[in-house]
Amino acid sequence: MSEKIVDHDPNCLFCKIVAGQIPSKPVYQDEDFYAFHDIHPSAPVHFLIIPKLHIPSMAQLTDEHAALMGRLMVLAPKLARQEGCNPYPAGGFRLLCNTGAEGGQEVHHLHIHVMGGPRPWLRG
Ligand code: DGP
Repeated sequence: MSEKIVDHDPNCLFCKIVAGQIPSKPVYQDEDFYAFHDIHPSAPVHFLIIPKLHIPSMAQLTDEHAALMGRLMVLAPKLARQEGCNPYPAGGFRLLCNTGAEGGQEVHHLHIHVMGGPRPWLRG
């Protein structure tokens, strides 16, 4: 069964952040994406990239989202560098996409965590 994707969910925390109804510290913005610092950073660099389109999680992606998600993946390393993650291979960064309750997702608007910076923040 496919779930309907709405452009904007007025009850969604990240849709409210995109709309400027809840303050955030921006990293980057364009027509389709917003990136902002995580409120509870787990690393010296920790920000989130979200599509402005309200997609609840990776589990709702369809073929129609392939180009959007491809652009998100290309954007992530650019922003990681911009935010001070050292270049590969000496430095680097981690991408994380929690999906669904059992995947540890707390905010149900698709988002990619970008984490990096000098260790020892990294476990596992
Ligand atoms: P996840 O478990 O993948 O759904 O992580 C959601 C992340 O969102 C978590 O690391 C904390 C962050 N977060 C939650 N509420 C806010 C908020 O109001 N502002 C910001 N900037 N980040 C938030």
